Formats: sequence, structure tokens, C-alpha cells
Amino acid sequence: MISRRKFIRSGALGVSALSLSGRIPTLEHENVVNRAPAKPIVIATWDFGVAANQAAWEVLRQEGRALDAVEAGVRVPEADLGNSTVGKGGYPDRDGHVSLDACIMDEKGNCGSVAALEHISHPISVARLVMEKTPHVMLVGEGALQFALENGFERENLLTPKAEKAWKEWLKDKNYKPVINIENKSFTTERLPGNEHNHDTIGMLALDAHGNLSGACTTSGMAFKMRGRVGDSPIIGAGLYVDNEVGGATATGVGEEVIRTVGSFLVVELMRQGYPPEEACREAVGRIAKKKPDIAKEIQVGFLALNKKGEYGAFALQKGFSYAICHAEQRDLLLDSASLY
Ligand code: SD4
Repeated sequence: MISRRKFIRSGALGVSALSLSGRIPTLEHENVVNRAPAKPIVIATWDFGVAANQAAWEVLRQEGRALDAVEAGVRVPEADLGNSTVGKGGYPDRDGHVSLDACIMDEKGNCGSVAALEHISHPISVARLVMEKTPHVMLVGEGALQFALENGFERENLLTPKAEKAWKEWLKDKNYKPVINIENKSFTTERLPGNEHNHDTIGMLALDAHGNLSGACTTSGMAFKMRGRVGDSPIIGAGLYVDNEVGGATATGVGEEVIRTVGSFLVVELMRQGYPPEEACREAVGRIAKKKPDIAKEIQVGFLALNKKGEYGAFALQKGFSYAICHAEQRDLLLDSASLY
């Protein structure tokens, strides 16, 4: 049980800046660099990343492989029925089908992915098997389901009564409009941290004791999307990218904009050029705002990055994006991302 939550920003300014409301001012910081005291470290998107990190940490603290850590970590929200944006319990598409997207990438540049996968509650583990057991990177739809069933995954009904109710409510107006931070039902500009409703796509990055990086990303995608719609989360380079020489990055939010800018690959390439993680994420967010200024004001996109030195950072279009950090000195750190708007 995680009881302690911290909202701290530190870095070049050399200060922790807690506001009275508990929120961290996000606009005035410059060149923030957060660093793990030593390897290993695991970081993940959103408040529920704190719980997911604990499962990953169990692997990392025993000098396990980052790949095993990220798979174990993201399986936690995948199994959480209260979570309406990842795994079983996720909101369905507009026709009532829960269809899941996930991908995973290891330190050798191996990667695996599934998209529009139905009836399987742990898409991340299917993605890993695609990586390890097939000559391919990506399986989709019926083929992905067939592969999962052939490999012993259980066929399940992923549409929970709560998600079905939300879908039926949506059918009344059939208005598809991604709402900023809608997954975080408690979000307001005065949001207080630490609420069980803080949910979204999980992207996780880990650096293990051997200095190797891996990442995982899994989601049920945008609620009430068109049937067959695939977001950024299973797309290598968009929702996730890892280069063991440099670092890793992952994305959350409206996937179409992340795909258009090949966001996670961009963040890693910027880190290769010397950008600290947060600055790389800020630049990637800026590209979205530059290309689609009107859309960017209405949606949320957040990037999270970890480099080879154990430095990490995030940046989002809008306020409200949080990320969780776990290392030997602190297992349950939760930070508020800086944002453009
Ligand atoms: C997608 N990026 O499917 C995912 C969903 C997400 O907040 O992150 N939602 O576009």
C-alpha cells in the first residue's frame, strides 16, 4: 500500500517548489534534471505508475533484467478492473469491443507489439511473445488473438459492467471528443494529488543494475474510438522507443498527434544530441504545438524519458500529467510534469 506521495521538483534552480495547494508550478522552471542516485531505476506514467513500479522494482532489486521488470510492472494496471484505460475493464470502442494496444522493447533493439487485440487481458505479454517467438514485430486483430490463444493465453470477456454502462451512456450522444485528462476523473486545475481515479495509458521505462534499458507501453486506447483504430501505444517509435546507447521514451495522450511526430523516437534522438530528458520531451511537445496549434490547445499529450545515466524527465501539453519514479532511495516518488499550457 502506497501511503506517501511527494510532489517535488528540483534541478538547476536548486529548489523544491511546493505551492499551497500542493501543486507544483510548471511554467517557470528551466533545464530541470532529475537523476537516480544509482542504478537501477524504473519510471512510469501517471499516478498508477507508483503501484506498477513496485512490481517492476521486485525484479530490478534482485538484479533482474529491465525487460522482465517492465513487463511485470505494466501487468499491474492491465489487471486492475477499476482502470478504464488499460487492459480488462478498459472502455470499449464505439461498437462495444474492448480492443487493446501494447508494445515492448529491450536493450538489444528487439521489439514486439500487438494492436487491436481483443479478449486477452495481458496484451503486453503477448507483445513480448511476438518479439521472442516470431520473426515479426507486430501482430494485429484476429491474427494477434489467434497467436495469443495458440500460446496458452485465456480468452476472456474484457467488457466489465462499469465499462459497458459508460459505453451505453456515450451511445446516447455518440460524441467522440477526447477530453484533456478525462482518464483522470479527479482532474481540475486545482487537482489534489493522490486519488484512485488517476488513470491512463501506462508507459514504463527501466534501467537495470547491469546498465541495460527496456520499456513497455499498454492501453485500451481512446475510449469510444472507431472500430479498428490503433493509437500510438503499440507503434515502436511513437508510443515507445528504447536505444540502449542513449535512453528510452514513452508517450501518453492523444495518439494521433504522437504518431504524426514519431514522438518517442524523437525524444530519444534529441537525448542522443545531448538534450536532458525533460528538455527532449519539451521539444517533442513543442513540435506538436507547432504543427497543430489549434488542436494542441484542446488535447493532452505527455512524454516521459529516461537516459542511460539514470536521469529522467517529462513534459506535457497540458497540466495534469504525473509520473512515478522508483529507485533504491525512494520507491514511491510521484512528480507533476511540467507543461506547455
Ligand atoms: C492512444 N495514447 O490510444 C493512447 C491513449 C492514451 O490517454 O494515452 N490515452 O492514443
